[in-house]
Amino acid sequence: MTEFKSGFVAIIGRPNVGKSTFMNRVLGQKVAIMSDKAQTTRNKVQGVLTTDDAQIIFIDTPGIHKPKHVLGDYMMKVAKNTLREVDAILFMVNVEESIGRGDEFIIEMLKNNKTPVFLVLNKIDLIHPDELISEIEKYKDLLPFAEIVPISALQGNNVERLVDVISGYLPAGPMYYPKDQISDHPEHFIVAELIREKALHLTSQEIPHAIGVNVEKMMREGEDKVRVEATIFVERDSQKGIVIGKQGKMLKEIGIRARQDIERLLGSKVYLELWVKVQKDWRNKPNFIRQIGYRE
Ligand code: GDP
Ligand code: MG
Ligand code: K
Repeated sequence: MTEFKSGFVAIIGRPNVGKSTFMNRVLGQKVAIMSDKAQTTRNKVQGVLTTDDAQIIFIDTPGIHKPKHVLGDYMMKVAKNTLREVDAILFMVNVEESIGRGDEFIIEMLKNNKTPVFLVLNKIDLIHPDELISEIEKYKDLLPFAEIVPISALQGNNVERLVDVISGYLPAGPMYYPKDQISDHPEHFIVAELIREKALHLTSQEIPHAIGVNVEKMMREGEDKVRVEATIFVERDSQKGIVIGKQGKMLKEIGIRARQDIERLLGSKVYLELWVKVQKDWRNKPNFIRQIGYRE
């Protein structure tokens, strides 16, 4: 048995080099999107990949690939600190384009950084294999790269190898997030609270505190969409009827309002699926209360 490895990996690169495509390719449906409310200043965990022997947590470093924007000192500090604290950095470039200002900016930032940097030459499907050697030549001395890995995120070429290479650099560590889900992540709880708030607001006269919300799933769907599946628990059948409303009108309204807030929270489009279930007397069941994330 090899030891389980885990670690945090930052992905940086100019816009359109293929970062999202890579993430989607690697994480597929398993992706657990997590992002913080204050997106402009805090780090954003993009997704968690769990294999049999490793867990890689990919992090976006906001701001670092946008040198044209006004970068406050704080933003730069956050970005720089992130790059120091992660276990590895993926610096992705488009192999078909020449090195630009954005790349130079990133290279400058990575100088004096002790974290291993992998140069990912993406979009190799767009060039002739012979060109690859000269592309590698262009980059190889710009930084002491731990590895240079050519891939096609779009077609999948060499992506698995890149994951293996990254895993090889990770330290032994725990599984930070559950294999398939991230149910313990506070963001699940915030999303649940947003849904609960709308439900309470819209049904306030009828069912003040019998509502509990559990977010079962949050996963990436397609390019930039997050699918959220949640259950609204009530204590009695009559309450279930109220929450659903005539022809589902109430539930629909709760969904519309909650979705707007969740989209703002996550910074991406959200597909929200809501169920209503009766859980008799749930407020007196500590296990259930814990299960849906409330803490005494
Ligand atoms: P990001 O801004 O770095 O996240 O870039 P995206 O992942 O959004 O990709 C930008 C564009 O490049 C999209 O049209 C992708 O389909 C395309 N793209 C990404 N990876 C590849 C690749 O390996 N080969 C080709 N030909 N196109 C790619
Ligand atoms: Mg993108
Ligand atoms: K991105």
